[in-house]
Amino acid sequence: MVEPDAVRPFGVEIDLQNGRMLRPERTTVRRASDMRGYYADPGALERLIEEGDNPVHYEVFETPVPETPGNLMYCISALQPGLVGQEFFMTKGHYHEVKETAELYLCLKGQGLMLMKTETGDCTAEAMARGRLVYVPPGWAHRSANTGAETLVSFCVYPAEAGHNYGDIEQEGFPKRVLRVNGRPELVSAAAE
Ligand code: S6P
Ligand code: ZN
Repeated sequence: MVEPDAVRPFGVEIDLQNGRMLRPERTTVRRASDMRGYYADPGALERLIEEGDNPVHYEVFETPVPETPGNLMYCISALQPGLVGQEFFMTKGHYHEVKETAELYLCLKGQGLMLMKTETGDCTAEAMARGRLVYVPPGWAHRSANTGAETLVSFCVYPAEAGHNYGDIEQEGFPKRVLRVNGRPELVSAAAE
């Protein structure tokens, strides 16, 4: 039965053209300095922080709902274009705390790749482009990389109780990195690091 004091129906405006949530209740901002430990070239990241004035890497706009089973959490994720050395700007990436929870990404703007991996070492990537939907199955960690020249924007939706486990990815990383090779994005094995 639905609790009488559960969240009431509501609406949120999304500017589909520019990929913005209008008047979000919560905005998470990740700057270059929040990304220490994630890129293959830490020196390049430090130069970006010092010389590039610690630019915004990505923002997540939310109007949250209770983190309880039955609700759906959703957000707009906006990842800036750029390079750290030869590696495209990316999100930290995470598993969901509740392993059995999937996620849908509908790309609204830009070009990129969604890197996904399992705990058993499977790793794959799906293209992100306006109108493309990427399904992240339960148990797959996910990280997006912006390989284009404009902001990579997605609408994401997932079970509200999912939670986020960043620690494992911070430790392990992904088996592959999205690098610029001869001017083009390429998935490169991280094994040699
Ligand atoms: C949440 C969903 C996205 C990410 C966002 C930033 O489950 O996957 O909203 O939070 O793309 O990435 P990250 O890895 O820093 O949370
Ligand atoms: Zn997620």
